[in-house]
Amino acid sequence: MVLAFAAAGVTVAAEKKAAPKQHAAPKQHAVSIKGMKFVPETVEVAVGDVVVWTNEDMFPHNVFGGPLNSPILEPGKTYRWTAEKPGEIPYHCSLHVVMKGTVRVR
Ligand SMILES: [Cu+2]
Repeated sequence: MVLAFAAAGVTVAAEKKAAPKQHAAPKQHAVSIKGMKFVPETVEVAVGDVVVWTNEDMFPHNVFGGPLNSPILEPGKTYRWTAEKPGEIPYHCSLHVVMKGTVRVR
């Protein structure tokens, strides 16, 4: 009797080929929250990109709207979010509803 250990083709994925450049590598976009404004007010990103809001004011804000739902951001705190699908996302600060911004995901 022959125990055939079919050498399960254990191949080492040798070279990681450079991925085809259809999509650029994810980028990080910074939005400052200062002077009761989101700066820049509109940010354009690609799917997979990350947006980081930083509260540079002396009092708390948040980022709220659609998939954006940050905790209250005390001064100096940040909120990171990854864009998952195309679309336009209007958002605001729910503590100061006059503060508005838009994320455009392409
Ligand atoms: Cu605010």
